[in-house]
Amino acid sequence: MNNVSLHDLAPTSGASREEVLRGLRSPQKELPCKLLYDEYGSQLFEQICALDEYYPTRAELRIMRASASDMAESIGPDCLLIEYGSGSSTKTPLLLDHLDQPVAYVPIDISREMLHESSRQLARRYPGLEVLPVCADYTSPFELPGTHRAARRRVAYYPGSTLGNFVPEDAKRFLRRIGDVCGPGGGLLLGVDLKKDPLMLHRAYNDALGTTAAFNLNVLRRLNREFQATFDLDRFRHYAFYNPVFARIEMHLVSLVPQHVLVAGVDIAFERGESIWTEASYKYNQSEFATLVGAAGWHVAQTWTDDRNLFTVQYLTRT
Ligand code: AVI
Repeated sequence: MNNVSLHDLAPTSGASREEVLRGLRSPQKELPCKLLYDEYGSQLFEQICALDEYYPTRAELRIMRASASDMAESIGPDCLLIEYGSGSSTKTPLLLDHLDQPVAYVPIDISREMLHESSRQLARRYPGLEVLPVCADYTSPFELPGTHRAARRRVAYYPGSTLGNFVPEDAKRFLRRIGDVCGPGGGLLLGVDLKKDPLMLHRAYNDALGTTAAFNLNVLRRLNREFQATFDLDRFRHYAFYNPVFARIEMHLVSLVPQHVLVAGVDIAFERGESIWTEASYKYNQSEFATLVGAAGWHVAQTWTDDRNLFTVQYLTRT
């Protein structure tokens, strides 16, 4: 069995007491969307990706299957591939199968167990590849591990349209940070969800099985466990809708009754119908996205879409 040594920056998953209370005390109550991904939430998210209504995963996989060799050609030989939020690295082999002599693969994820396991699997599958996992919160600065061979180019891989979960100003900041990590001549391959029929978007975040509802409500269970909160999940409703003015899905938890909840010893009052905003998922068109990345020092070199124009994978180079 291949042994991979993990660079552990000991990230804290979740949110601090201050962050949670600040969000719940603001006029529009909110919680950081990273709280959705505890162990159970991550399992629910995997289930969401397999749902009939949740088109992004399948659309992105179709694009990767059809065009990964083109992508590898744009990336070129001897790259260092850095994957942000690698999770179970399911899409990575589609790319690795086509890359010309990659110097190393650096998956970065906050979830230590999943990172270790997926790194071991990849090291077994690609015995000649240096696999250098980094356990870190990739939104904070981190050091890249050293490699045996020098890379011709550093290329970041950020699939899954996760950039859409940042508000545009934060997305720009994050893209600049990736630019700093990749350096001059660097590249970035990322998945982006496109604007489309709002009913299709609505269905993707309101699935018939209620998996997205369970994913959203699980954040309250997490607060009960980690912040000694007293949320009754039956007194909140999952509510997700597409807001065309901001081109984003907004996911909320709406209080069904007037109620008081204790969170970390602090009393939080809810009116009937008042919501906690738990996630935003921005959708773009190609030109808006090009403007966004341009403002962050990147240039769209190439774009691939599926036959229904639902999703796009873009290869960006540093301007
Ligand atoms: C991770 N992220 C890209 C997903 C999305 O579509 O914004 C998270 C998600 N939330 C509800 N369903 C999926």
